[in-house]
Amino acid sequence: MTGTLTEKILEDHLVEGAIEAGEEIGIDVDQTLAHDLTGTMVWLQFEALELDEVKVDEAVQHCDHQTYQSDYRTSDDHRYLRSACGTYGAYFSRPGTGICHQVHKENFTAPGKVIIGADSHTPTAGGLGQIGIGSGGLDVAVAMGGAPYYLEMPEVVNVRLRGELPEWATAKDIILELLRRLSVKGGVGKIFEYTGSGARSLSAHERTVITNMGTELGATTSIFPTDEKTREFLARLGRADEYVELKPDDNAEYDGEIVVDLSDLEPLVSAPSMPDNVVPVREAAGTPVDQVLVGSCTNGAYEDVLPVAKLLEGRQTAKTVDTTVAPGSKQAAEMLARNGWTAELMAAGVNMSEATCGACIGAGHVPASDSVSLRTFNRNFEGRSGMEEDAVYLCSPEVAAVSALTGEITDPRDVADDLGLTSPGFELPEEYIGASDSDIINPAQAVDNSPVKGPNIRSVPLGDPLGAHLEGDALLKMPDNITTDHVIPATQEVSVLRSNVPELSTHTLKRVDPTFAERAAEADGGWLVAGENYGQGSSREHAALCPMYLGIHGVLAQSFARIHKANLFNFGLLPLVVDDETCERIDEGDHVEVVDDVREAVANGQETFTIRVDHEWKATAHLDANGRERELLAAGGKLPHTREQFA
Ligand code: MIC
Ligand code: SF4
Repeated sequence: MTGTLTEKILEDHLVEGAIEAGEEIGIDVDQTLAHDLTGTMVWLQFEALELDEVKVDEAVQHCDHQTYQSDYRTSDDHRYLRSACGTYGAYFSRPGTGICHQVHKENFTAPGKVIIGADSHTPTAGGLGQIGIGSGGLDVAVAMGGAPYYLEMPEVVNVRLRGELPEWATAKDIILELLRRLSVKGGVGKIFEYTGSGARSLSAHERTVITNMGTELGATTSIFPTDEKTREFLARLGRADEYVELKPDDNAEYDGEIVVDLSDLEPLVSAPSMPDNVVPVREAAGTPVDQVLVGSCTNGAYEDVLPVAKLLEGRQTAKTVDTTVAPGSKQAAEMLARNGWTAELMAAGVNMSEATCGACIGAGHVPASDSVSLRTFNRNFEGRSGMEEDAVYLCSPEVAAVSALTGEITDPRDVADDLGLTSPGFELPEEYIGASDSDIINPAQAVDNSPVKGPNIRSVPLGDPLGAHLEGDALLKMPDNITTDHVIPATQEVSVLRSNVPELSTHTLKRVDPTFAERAAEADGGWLVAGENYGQGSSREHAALCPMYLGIHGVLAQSFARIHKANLFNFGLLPLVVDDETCERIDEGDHVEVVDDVREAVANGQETFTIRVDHEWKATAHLDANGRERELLAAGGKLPHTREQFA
């Protein structure tokens, strides 16, 4: 790989290592973000590290996931977050201002910068030529304290887009097409860099739809070059001075290439219950729909709701469908209102919600039993909607709007003539207006000067240094593609406990086995066993922190998702890779013992370990960890390790 845009930005931020695929690099961070589900841990860890001031240019704390504040514990979390921002010098985006990635795009995202965010969709920034990487909250806390962010340099893959989108196909269909081709693990260890005439044909906003959902491919991040379209977008946001032209060299060499001809695309839908379960809308057409939801950090912008409003204007949504629009930000909501579109949506039978993640994680709008929900969101993992046996489909705003009219999943092309619909296409507003001055409290306007903690906010537990001898039972055996939503659900009932690890840990893996947490707490250490891509999905570090709290030594899996693997190291849990056959052979309840002296082996850089199962047979397990990650394991995690270093 040489001359890529990714390389140029990383080179500019490089403080350690060399930019070669597979090598560990340390990079300087310009911006950070966190939200109400991850932010409390970020700040508790920032405080536990005895840091006294934010050192990055812009650290932004959002409140977007639990904006209904239906429990005092959420309100307490929000109050703590505001007070921490005021005390330590961060921006505070108040509850209701909007979803972190949308608010960030409107106010902070700028070409050429690096942002580390405690949310897996931080790569959204890539649509504007910024490198955005999702990570666990502890990595964000340490970056806020001014330390570099470390990652294994991924391969850089060129996604060459050519042609132009036909009528009724959208940016969402481009990323759904990539998911169809590559699957939810197709991007692990990769950065996708988009180029070509097709990339140039897309507006800056459409590019962010693609970079946002690049997360579902498992990619480290995704990025587009900048051009006149980026400049125009920033200008309309009143930030033209932040524009920088950025592109790869003409003869850039990539580690791989994928070509997508946009003119071949058609409306696609991701069927239940995995984002890569993609089929043409026509294949799912006719399925009766009970609920249509428009919004989220993927498709909640003004530019996404506008086509919905145009399609519904003067028409009526089907009486059998509950249709809700939750704009991605308060600014988007205000613009829709000022331009008359909110009234049109409401007159068409739409329920207008506040700007929130909400339903995306089952906080509100939980589908009825045995029903179908069609959403413009990015994830449809089973049970994420708050209903265990749900049937959630993901699609573009256009497909959502037309299906809301017909009451069944519909390819707009099949009813356009009958219903007199024309493809709304893409339209950028002349100017992004609205949003009050108090929506985002900047550090200079801080209204607090000491952290305020409610009774549910507990300190962060610390891991123990790595022992020499590790043994225990395989407490749970799981299939491929286990998500962090399985490990720690993001639903309302559980999310109120994000700042209380002892309580939260009682919910660990309950969606796989309700008895797990109790069994783990009673056992004296133990293991998790899983198939491929363990820990895919969110950045939620609680999915490692809670198993640590329950005494789990590590996970034996066939492969790991990137952010979760980093979180396992951060909390001192061993991510051990076992082959298909070993994984198959280990049964739940089997005793698993690492034969080697683990402490010594980890310190000596040993990569192959022998495990003895059920005191009978032996197998090999691999530890793919660099020197820094081994130090984290030895210390019992990044918190004790960084504390030692700062001391
Ligand atoms: C998600 O979409 O799953 C979340 C909720 O935004 C998470 C963050 C979290 O669980 O705290 C993510 O994507 O990282
Ligand atoms: Fe919020 Fe959903 Fe985006 Fe996560 S994926 S940040 S829950 S809108």
